[in-house]
Amino acid sequence: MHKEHVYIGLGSNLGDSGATLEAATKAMGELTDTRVLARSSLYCSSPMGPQDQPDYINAVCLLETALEPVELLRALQNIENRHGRERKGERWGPRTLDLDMLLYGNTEMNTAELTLPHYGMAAREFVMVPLFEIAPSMIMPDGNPIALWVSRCNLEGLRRITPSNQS
Ligand code: A4P
Ligand code: MG
Repeated sequence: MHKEHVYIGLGSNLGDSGATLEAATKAMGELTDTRVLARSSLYCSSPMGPQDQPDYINAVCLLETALEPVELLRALQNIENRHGRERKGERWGPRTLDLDMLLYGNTEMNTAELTLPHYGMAAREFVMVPLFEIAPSMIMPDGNPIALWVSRCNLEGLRRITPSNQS
């Protein structure tokens, strides 16, 4: 069976975000023909977009899956919904759980439903730093090492949550 490596960005800023990201990781590992190979630490950051919302907790995990990209997207949306995700139409508004597909192997696609690689990842320190933690020698889609992408991010305000702070 053909399997791909897929990186997922996890985010939450409503409810018990740490527990939600743990539960979401477990749920991804229970999808058909899918397992979780790695997950980064949790990171806290101030919100990108509207500032009148709580800080975010973010992480990145690496899946190995036989699901096709759109099948996996729908499965991720199902997990978001089960964790109380409400879509109010506000761009970059608060959410209990956001699961973004960052990279699906080397697949490039751009449909109404799914854009790969994820359009916003390069500029987002809360994506690039946890991705770097679990894939420090990755070569990015433009041919540059991930370390170069990270060096271009503004790391101010991003804090790794050390395990002793996790409840
Ligand atoms: N979609 C297209 N490509 C993808 C992809 N690669 N992965 C489509 C996932 N979804 C993809 O997503 C909207 C639609 O994008 C989906 O229906 C899917 O078909 P959504 O999750 O419903 O909406 P959204 O997340 O509100 O929109 P958007 O623009 O994707 O928001 P982001 O980019 O996820 O940003 N600040 C901090 N510090 N940390 C955060 O994690 N997150 C956001 C949300 C704002 N500010 C943040 C953070
Ligand atoms: Mg999203």
